[in-house]
Amino acid sequence: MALNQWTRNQKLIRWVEEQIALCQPAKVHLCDGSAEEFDAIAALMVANGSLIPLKKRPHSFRCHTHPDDVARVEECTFICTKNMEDAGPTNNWHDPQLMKKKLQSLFANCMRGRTMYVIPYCMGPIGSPYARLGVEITDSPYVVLNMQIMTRMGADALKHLTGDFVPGLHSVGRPLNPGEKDGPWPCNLDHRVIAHFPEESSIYSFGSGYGGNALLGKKCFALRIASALGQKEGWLAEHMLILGLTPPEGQKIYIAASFPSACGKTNLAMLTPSLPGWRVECLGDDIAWMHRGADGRLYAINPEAGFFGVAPGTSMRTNPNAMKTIGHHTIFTNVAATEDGDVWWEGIGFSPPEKLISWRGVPWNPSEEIPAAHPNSRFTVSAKQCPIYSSDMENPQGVPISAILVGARRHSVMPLVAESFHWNHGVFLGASISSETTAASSGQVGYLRHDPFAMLPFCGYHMGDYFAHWVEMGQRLKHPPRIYSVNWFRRGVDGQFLWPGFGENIRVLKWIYERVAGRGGAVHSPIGLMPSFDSIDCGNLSVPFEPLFSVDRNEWQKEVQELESYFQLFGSRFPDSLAHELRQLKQRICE
Ligand code: OXD
Ligand code: MN
Repeated sequence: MALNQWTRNQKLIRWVEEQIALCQPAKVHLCDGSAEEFDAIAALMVANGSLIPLKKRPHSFRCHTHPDDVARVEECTFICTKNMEDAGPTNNWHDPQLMKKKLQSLFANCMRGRTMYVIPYCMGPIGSPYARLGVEITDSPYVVLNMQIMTRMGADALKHLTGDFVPGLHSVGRPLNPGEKDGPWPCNLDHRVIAHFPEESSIYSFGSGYGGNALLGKKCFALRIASALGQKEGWLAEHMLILGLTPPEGQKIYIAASFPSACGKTNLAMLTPSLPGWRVECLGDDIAWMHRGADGRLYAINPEAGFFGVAPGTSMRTNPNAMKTIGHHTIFTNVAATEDGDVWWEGIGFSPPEKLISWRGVPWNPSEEIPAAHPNSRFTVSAKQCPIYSSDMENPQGVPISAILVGARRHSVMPLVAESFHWNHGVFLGASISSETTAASSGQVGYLRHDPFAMLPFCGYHMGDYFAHWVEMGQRLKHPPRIYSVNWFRRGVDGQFLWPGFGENIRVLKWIYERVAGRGGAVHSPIGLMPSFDSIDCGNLSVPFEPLFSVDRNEWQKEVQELESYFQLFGSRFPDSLAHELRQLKQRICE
């Protein structure tokens, strides 16, 4: 189909024509998002060996990436603002003009011999006043399939694409010479660049095929570009799950929760409560866009339509709803495979069969002690397949948020849960988050780094301005949600986790529910309000209350010192109100 039959949007036509001229693809495929299109692209990939159908799961596939292209690459991710200051000290900055020059040369002829796919998509329910449109151009068929699951992609989105949109250009960066056969997983590791231009809301990603770098609707648009748009326009784009919580008797509330990558957002979003009568519904596991509603409450939509979840550790014990979600119509990336056509990963809840293909596509040898599945291996699946999917996810107005959780992975210091004294103190809790790193990003795993609101890799502007924006949002809300810090990962002196987590996390949600309802008991501590011994329903769980909630003054003095030096990074853009919260904390700790 010709471009001008596909759309009348002149800006879109011009932009696509320019990218064709630049990238010189052999073919152009204008995506319609249909099931037939999915099947045809999947069939092409199966034929060239890059996708392998799974006999045991209907309409599901597995694939492997290049062994060095398995996670987000923060060192290759750039925020390009005219003024270096505006990207802030936590982002890699690049001069936009120089970056554009570099990109022009990287993308020139980069799709030679390949098909260019043009993907119109919508982040958020189509027609919602809060949804935004984007178009991704890519030469990766894997990206097309994943975008079809992760976003509202294709003809419906195109119908709404009459005006502005966020353009995103992606290439694996490996042109094919005439007669040259494609490699098993094309990428261009030495020239990876993921560049964001928040001042013109555009994205360029070169050289990587990994989801977080290549599915441009997700981290690039829905977090980095959207957070910058939100700052300008008065809303928030956050690295947060959204869930609905209904008690045995009583009204449903909605909760948003941020945790760094691979720290249990999907598990919490799909929680199976251990307490009878409680119900959790899932509205999203990774991203929330939050606006002030006309009633002065904070409303959230999930801009995504699917889950790009971490596979290892997912089992019938830890997340039965995820296991049921991925029984069919799922793409698995970098998991291990069984001989009989199924998948396997560490922590799946049963031993590996005798013969296994590792995520590298070769027979796995357990004695080598290398994981069979990559620690950041993923499943891509539609949210609608989740047994506790909530149709509230399609509500164009979003859902009112009663509580926000800011979580971290900390083996010590941070208690299981603490409620902020007020909004600004809650923002301070979010700004103070540090967490142990995981395999979701390339680099060392398990070291503690500051990760405010789990947004360190995703904030598209100066983090100091981001804190100020949160403070201002609170001022504009008549009924701001309560804010809680949570930590499921504290360990005892024996190195064991103190809290069982997963389905038992409902006990913490129950306390939060009761606090929001104005009933739950709490005691004052220097760092926030904590459950009193009898106000958190531990039933017959044998958990040690004291070590879960203790606030060690020595540890906290060090924490305060660390925060004092970290917050200096943000200079004059660090809000006075948060500096005040830090001074107050210091006083309370030293009292
Ligand atoms: C993700 C991530 O993929 O945070 O969601 O890395
Ligand atoms: Mn994430």
